[in-house]
Amino acid sequence: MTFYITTPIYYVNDVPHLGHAYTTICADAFARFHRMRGEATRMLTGTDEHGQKVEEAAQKAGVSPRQHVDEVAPRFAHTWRRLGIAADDFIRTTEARHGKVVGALWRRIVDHGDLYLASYQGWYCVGCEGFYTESTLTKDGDTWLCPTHKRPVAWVDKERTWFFRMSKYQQPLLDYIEAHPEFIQPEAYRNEVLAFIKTGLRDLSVSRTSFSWGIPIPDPDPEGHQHVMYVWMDALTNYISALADPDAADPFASSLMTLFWPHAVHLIGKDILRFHAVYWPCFLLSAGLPLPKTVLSHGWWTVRGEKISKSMPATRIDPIQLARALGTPGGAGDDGRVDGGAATSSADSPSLPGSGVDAMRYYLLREVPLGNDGDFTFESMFARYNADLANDLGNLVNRATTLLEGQPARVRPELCGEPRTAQLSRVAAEAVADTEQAFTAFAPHRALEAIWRLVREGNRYVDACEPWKLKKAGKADELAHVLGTLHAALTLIAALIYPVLPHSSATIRAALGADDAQGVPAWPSAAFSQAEVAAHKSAPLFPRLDAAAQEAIVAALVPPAARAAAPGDAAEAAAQAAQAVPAAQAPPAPAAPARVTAPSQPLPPIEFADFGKVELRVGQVKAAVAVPKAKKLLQLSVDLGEPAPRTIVAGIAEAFAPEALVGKKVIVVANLAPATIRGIRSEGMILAAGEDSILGLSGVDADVPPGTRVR
Ligand code: ME8
Repeated sequence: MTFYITTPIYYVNDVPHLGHAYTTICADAFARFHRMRGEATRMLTGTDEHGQKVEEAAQKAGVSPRQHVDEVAPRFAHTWRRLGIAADDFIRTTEARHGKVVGALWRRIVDHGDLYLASYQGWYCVGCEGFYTESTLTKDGDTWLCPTHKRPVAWVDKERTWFFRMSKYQQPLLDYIEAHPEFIQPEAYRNEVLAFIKTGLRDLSVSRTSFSWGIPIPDPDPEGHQHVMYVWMDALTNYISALADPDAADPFASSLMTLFWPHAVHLIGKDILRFHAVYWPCFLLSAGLPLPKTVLSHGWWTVRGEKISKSMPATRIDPIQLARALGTPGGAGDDGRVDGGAATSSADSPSLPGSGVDAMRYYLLREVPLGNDGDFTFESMFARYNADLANDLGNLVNRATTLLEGQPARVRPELCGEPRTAQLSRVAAEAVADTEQAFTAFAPHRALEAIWRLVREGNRYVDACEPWKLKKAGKADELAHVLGTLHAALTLIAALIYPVLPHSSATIRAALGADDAQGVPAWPSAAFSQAEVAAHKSAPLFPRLDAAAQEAIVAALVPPAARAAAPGDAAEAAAQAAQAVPAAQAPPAPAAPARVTAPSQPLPPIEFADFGKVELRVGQVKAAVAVPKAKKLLQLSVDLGEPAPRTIVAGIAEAFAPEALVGKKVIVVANLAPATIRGIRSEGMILAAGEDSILGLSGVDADVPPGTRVR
């Protein structure tokens, strides 16, 4: 068998966040699973560096696009290296190898007669780099909004572009999808794509002349204009340009292409399904190339229901910081390095605690079935950590390796029929089969469930056999058998967890005396090994996170200004997570400290009449935009029940994304004398909580109409 898995190539308008990490970690886990089975395996990731979105990001940063991409692309490679992602290749679309293959693909499509010159007119979302018809947009007043980015789309007015005859491939693509149930997974996304295609495929504009940051179309058009390629046609080609031979007469006949392309699995987020499951196969059909085996779509990670993204600063979580915060110094005793691919796992990677990386990987892959959306909360992450990692796995490893140290251990076949051993080996056999099935079916959460059934059974085995009593009673043979069985079960577990918890797998295998603990373990057979074994006590794996540790993690990740809008308040999250574990296992939890900010000096008392001079009213935010060149300011349009909304400039930009405020009811000082701020006349003030930085906005706890007086 052969396996080729790809991640989307990430736009370099952004630095990596937890959403990007999720995709890359899933892909890495699948690649590790297939490597374990001895299959020819390849994992590809990289960066998408052309297009309007990246050009605009460079303009904003005040540098050339080239400078911008050269600065941001390495941050992705660096993040994946630090997280121990074992990719075999990292492709950048500004590389020459890619440009050449894109040119070759274009020529094939030209030769097939599938391109013609015409004028494009319509809506375009720079966020998606995608074209939209009005039926697929949402509307706010007179403004059309992108359904993914919730931002206004731009009108492209009669641009001369090359059109790709996508309509021609509507029926062939439908036929292909019907005949290949494995092509789009999970099933719900397949149905979504089928429904979309059945509404009718239109020809697609695949070049642009209104900007230049892209791959030039090989020749000027017959009217003499030079075009750059539509960024999605450029970007999607990365999946084959990383396999092709760019300098060969037929780049697509390379040995890597022949070996891996028919087995390609494109793992993507649901936001880019249309591009992968419709556009890309149509391009390939036109170019006479085989289609990838599977387009595998996952859902979105959200924070309080908002998609984690660049445009929502309060939702951003840096995966490196999260892994570092979750890792326990000296805990797993590793350096964040394990074997795997070549492009992103390198010996020079600066160390991150491997246990922290693994804890993050576990949470992301266990918490949400692939394909579904998931809401990131500190509560659920700490609950998973303490229950599954500390209580179940960490506890088993700790107990078993403590018992095993220096003791003879050997499975005795004559004792294997004994009920407790028989039960453990039955659960072990099921775990191996179920885990294999689940990883093959791209269901890592089910694989982890299956493995944890064995982990829990292992703990029950220790409880039931009470090896310490056997030792005391001098029952050496029985003790050796129980310890041998435990060693065998733990060896299986260490192998099974490797795709998701590679660092912990290495730590456990080292404690169990494996010869090559840092290497890729072979996929295990279900039978318990009967060899005589020597093990040593493992460094503690996944020590419990008590309320104080939890709060420290939250504090490390969430800047105070963002806490009001971030994934759970620090103290609240820590307190809730501490309560989320059964009382018997809970540490002697100190009451979670209440969150405090340094109090400012109290002011002298005022008369009621003074207070009465302040006119406070309920306002509803109708629109919000950033004030150019002012980091802290937002310009709001606020309805106070008056004939026209007021303009208010508020210093809250560091705490709130503008779109998060639209619709919010706030308290406004309505009779504050107007002031001109950055050239904008501000007609009031919004009440907010916080000293140096804003922690939250004032509001009302009932649905009162705008303009209502607050006293
Ligand atoms: O779309 N939850 O790049 P991109 C889960 N360059 N996954 C998320 C996520 C979230 N909140 N946010 C991002 C592009 N992702 C194109 C791709 S491929 C030929 C070109 C992940 O930087 C998810 O995999 O916007 C999503 O598809 C990808 O990042 C989008 O990354």
